[in-house]
Amino acid sequence: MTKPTREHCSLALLALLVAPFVVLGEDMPREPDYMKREHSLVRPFQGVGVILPHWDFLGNTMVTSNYIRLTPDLQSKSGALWNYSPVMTRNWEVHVGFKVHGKGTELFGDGFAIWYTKERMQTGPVFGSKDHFSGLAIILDTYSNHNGPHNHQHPYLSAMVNNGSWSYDHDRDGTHTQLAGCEVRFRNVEYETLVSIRYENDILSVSTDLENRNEWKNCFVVANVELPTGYHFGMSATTGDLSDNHDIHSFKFYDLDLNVNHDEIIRRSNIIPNAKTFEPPREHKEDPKPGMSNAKIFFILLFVVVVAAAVAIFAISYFKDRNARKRFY
Ligand SMILES: *[C@@H]1O[C@H](CO)[C@@H](O)[C@H](O)[C@H]1NC(C)=O
Ligand SMILES: [Ca+2]
Repeated sequence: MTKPTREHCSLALLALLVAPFVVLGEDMPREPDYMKREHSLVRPFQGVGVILPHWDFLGNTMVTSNYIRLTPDLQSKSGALWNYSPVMTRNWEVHVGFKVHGKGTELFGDGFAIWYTKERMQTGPVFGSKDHFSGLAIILDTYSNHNGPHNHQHPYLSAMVNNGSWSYDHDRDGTHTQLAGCEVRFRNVEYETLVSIRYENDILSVSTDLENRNEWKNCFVVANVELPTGYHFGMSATTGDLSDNHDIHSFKFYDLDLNVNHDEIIRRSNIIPNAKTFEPPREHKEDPKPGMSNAKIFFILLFVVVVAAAVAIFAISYFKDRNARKRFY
């Protein structure tokens, strides 16, 4: 009889460790493997034949074979990229590869947005696109417009669902209308950074891969988000006084519909974008006036001390006088 060797033992241990995963593997979430080319952008972007067959671009957008530059690192530029075909898929996931980089170390901006909206190819003030949009915006904001304390750092990723009624509030970096958000550090890195947007059974999940680790890190998950079918994907960016290169490296659309019938797809095209956690925006209030400067406080204190001293001196001499007079009688 052979005694179990070390190898036998470690093999047995390995089998024990692996077994549960092999069994669980059946129920594990399906990797998105069905990419639809008509909603995707894959390299090379420029070559023989048509440039970007399924997409339109406008403004300062520049197409090279390796990336699509929405804005260069120059002031007051704006660009956008829009998919032609409406999305007739109820559940989907998109992976966007991007790179935001520039000369600025302290000051840079403004950021870019990924859209799933009714409108397409319309320029405007929200990262180069139309305000009062209908649909979903995923905003990757690199510049904090908010003077004064923010409850988060920039760059900041946030989501906004709009039914056309609300305006994106730049002064508040959208914090009054956002659904959810998270801090993200994606600027000026050597490698490509990615964001994943998954919309399945009215659950919106956004994750990022910003550390070149090839794994997704959760940013947020929000349930009860209603988005119609038939909207369009787009991306847009702007620069103002501050600038950056906003480059798109890839856009991959995965169809997650398993048992969705045609009637549901059509019915879903008539709904109005809505989110349960969506609250009417808070009133835009001015910030409280900045606190008094130290110099001001010093002079006020000095004034109080001088007045108090004057009162004290007056009181002392007054009572001295009275006592002196009293003694007189
Ligand atoms: C948009 O949403 C707001 C808040 O829920 C609602 O008051 C308004 O009627 C909606 N507008 C449309 C066009 O559905
Ligand atoms: Ca901003």
